[in-house]
Amino acid sequence: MTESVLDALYRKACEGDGQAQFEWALHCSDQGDSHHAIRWMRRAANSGHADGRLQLALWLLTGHNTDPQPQLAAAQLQQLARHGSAFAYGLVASLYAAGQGLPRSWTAAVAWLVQAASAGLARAICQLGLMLPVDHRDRNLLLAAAAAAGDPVAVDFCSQLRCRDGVADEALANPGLWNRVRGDIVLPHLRPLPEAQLIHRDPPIRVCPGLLTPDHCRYLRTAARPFLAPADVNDGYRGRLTDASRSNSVMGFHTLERDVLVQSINHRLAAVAGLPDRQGEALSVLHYRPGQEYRPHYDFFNPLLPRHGDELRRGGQRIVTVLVYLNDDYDAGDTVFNHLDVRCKGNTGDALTFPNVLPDGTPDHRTLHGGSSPEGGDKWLASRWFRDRAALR
Ligand code: PD2
Ligand code: ZN
Repeated sequence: MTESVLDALYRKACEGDGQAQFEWALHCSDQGDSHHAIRWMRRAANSGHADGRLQLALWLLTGHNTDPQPQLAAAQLQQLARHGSAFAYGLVASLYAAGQGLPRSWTAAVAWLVQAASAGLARAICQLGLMLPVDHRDRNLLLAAAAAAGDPVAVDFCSQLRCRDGVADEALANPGLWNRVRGDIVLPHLRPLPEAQLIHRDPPIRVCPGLLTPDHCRYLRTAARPFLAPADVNDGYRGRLTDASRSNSVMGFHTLERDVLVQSINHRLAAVAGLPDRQGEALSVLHYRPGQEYRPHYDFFNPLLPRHGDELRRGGQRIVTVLVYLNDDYDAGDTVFNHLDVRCKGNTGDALTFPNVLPDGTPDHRTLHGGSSPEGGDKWLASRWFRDRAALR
């Protein structure tokens, strides 16, 4: 923006124009001026500017330009939802599922998700479709409706579906549909856990076959794809940086991406790790093209390295790793334990779990492991590291 445009914007903001206050707050945020960004966003919200109220709630939730205040954010999102924001309905659903700013309640999470879906939020419709059994009469209808409403994940699923134009819209207007959906969905973490197989005794490395369904694997792949970025490592000295030792890309499901379906998947991963969900870091989706790899490394923080020591004090030790294979249509690409005679290439949905520390909590150097490069296709994996105390996410 030129100086005269900025001057005019600032003048209008000072005169009490909500749109100008909103734009000025975004400008301050872009300039890295958090102090004025949050002040002006509050003023825009107080002027009744709808986008300003939503943006303020998102900043309070994520701690952008301010300290995180999840309770306040949740209360504001609930108000926005009651004023008709389908997006806010969806976020409140996620906050109930995560127990963030609101007490954890799956019943409330599902109720708010259904409200979001019936108000037309495409991603909410898609999530509900994928929580129905694969042979359920409404599943494809919901996916087709979500695709028609523009959800890219649903569009991916619908590349194999057929649905007459208009049928989905008609169905969504039928309140009976939402009652059926509420009664018939099965949250992934409520499905029985498959029995894990011990593939190495000490340290104990386990495979849990079919932990996630092929649909849930596809959901994670497709939801992550647009947000993939080069993966980084904490080298212990300089902190987080990109490095040839980890050439794949990654997407983390943080507060705004952690929807009800992802949060339920998080719980399933916590169950297989035998640890509470609150000890899990954000779920990551890893993507490897042929030639990309994650060279041998440890998942624990080494207390002898300065930057790892910082991380240990901040958030505790990484004691357990859970990996889930999100596809299997590639060659090679095994997860390899270099000091043990163990390599694993799971089928779609299989989980691999292992501790990174000895029973006394100190690093287990036998767990050196790496992700080798796939051939003939891309490799997708979900990974979640669990700490020895509540994780910062
Ligand atoms: O992609 C893998 O196979 C792999 C291997 C080792 C992933 C990780 N570690 C990890 O995410 O820690
Ligand atoms: Zn690892």
